[in-house]
Amino acid sequence: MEESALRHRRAEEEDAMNGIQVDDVYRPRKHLKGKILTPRRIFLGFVALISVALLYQYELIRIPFLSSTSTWRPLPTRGKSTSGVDTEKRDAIVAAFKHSWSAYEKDAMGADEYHPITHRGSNFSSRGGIGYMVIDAIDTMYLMGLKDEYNRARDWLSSRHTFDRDENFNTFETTIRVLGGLLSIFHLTKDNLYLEKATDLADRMLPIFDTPSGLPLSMANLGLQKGVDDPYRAGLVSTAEATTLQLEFRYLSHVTGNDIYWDKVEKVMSIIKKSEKPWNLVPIYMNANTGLFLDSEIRLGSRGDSYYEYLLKQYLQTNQTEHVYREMYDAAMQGVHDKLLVKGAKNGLTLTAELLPTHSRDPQNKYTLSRKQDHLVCFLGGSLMLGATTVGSRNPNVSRPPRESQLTSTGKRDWKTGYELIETCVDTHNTATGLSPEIVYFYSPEEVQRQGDEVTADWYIKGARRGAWPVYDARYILRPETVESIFLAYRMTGDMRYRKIGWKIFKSIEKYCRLEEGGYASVLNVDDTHSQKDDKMETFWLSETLKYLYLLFEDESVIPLDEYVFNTEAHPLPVFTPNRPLANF
Ligand code: DMJ
Repeated sequence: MEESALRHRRAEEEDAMNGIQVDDVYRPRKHLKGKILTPRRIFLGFVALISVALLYQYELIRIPFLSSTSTWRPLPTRGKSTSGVDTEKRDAIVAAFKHSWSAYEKDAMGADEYHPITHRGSNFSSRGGIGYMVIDAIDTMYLMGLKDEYNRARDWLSSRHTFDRDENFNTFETTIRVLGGLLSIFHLTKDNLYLEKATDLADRMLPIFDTPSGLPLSMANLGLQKGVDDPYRAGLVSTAEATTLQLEFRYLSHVTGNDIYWDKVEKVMSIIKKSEKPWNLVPIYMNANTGLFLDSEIRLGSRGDSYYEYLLKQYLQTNQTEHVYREMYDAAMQGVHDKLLVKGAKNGLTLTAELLPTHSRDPQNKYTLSRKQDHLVCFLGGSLMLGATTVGSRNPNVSRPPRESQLTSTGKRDWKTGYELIETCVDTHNTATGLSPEIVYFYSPEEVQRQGDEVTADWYIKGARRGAWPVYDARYILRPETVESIFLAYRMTGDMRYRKIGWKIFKSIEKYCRLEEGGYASVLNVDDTHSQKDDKMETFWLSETLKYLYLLFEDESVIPLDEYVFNTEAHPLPVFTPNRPLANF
């Protein structure tokens, strides 16, 4: 028998064994020949259609005539892409740190605060300080490789420092500057001195959480180890202050194995989650007894800012495992986009406005919009871009800068908004000194119409008058928020332009804030090149502003963004996977 006939016979035999008649196999095909719509084909078509719709919905494919390109404008690459260290500029930042630190060390070593014009230190307590300046600065000097300065700071901490002060210290500031500083340097050095001090401090602070609601009191008496109410606002807690303790207390639990610190701060987050929040945004005051929000401003400036920052960072800190924070962050950023983002009436800059409560009972008319933006809000641009490449990314490996296909639709939205907000903050440096003011107001469309050509910019410093004593809003107090965002944007884009902007800001600080005899001081009026200075060098100048500037010019391998979260005072803490049940509230 021919081979093909043999094969055919074998097939027939196999079919017969399986109970299939040759005719059974072929008849239906003959029967349906020429018919296009079979039930099977309809079903397969339906499945294909659903699959395409889902792929489109989740933006895994693009359909040219349906996809809108107008929502995604990749970052305009104005500067050349670059990476690696810029040694000359990095070392200039180190020199600025040394100029600041040596003056403080000579005049006021160990004092909480430093007044560089009068060459003196001061403490938050008449009974002595708790090392705010030394602890806030120590991880920066360690990262900068300033060995001698670091060794002297460590010696001071091991021999002269104590938290046993019968005095009230601000809960939030003590946590972000002192507890955060100690935990960061502990992580970097693995030196137990710092962990012992961090644990001692946190144990002294724990009674702040003994309130009917579990929200922390705003002060802690470290010597007496008790929580203390704010004497000026009894029972009031500011929202950002209660919700910006979490990175620090959680990391302390992680390294000590003692859950108590974590439990206390997680409870705070569960209270916030349960409370009613207008558009998932938070009013800036809460009641420590009831755990409820009070009728108060909604803003991303003072008393609101780091609540939003820590939503994202809590999610990142625990290796993107605690989805409750991701959901809260997503919802809050939707609220920011829906209610707070506004365009400048003259030049179209994007700003983050504030909502002021009225007496109206109607939730929709409860707030009026104020076109005010604190310098503090300038953290938001970088934070949104960081959120876009993590919460808003489709997979863990996002390129530098991200490609459109790597981001979700909210990721693209946040990336674009983040970019625009940084542009706005950079624009507020268009002052006589090149320094940005503490607070700016943006013209409303009506004001622009009324004042016509007199208005040339989107924003102004309220109440500022030539020749008059400068208003509070006009000062620059060595704040870090714009350079913080610039550092983050540079790390995520590699765009050289961010290094240029950072350098320009640094040059302005050098020109107008640097004191020849040592240290740096705040400037009272950013619009006056002969402005008076204020006799204060804030601790965040050393912990934040100079650290972010240093890292902007340092190699990207130093404190990589996927391995660290910066606490709100720029103390890097490591990302870790928690060895306890995930947040579930
Ligand atoms: C810092 O102490 C922290 O960044 C805090 O979150 C608010 N801002 C100051 C510096 O401006």
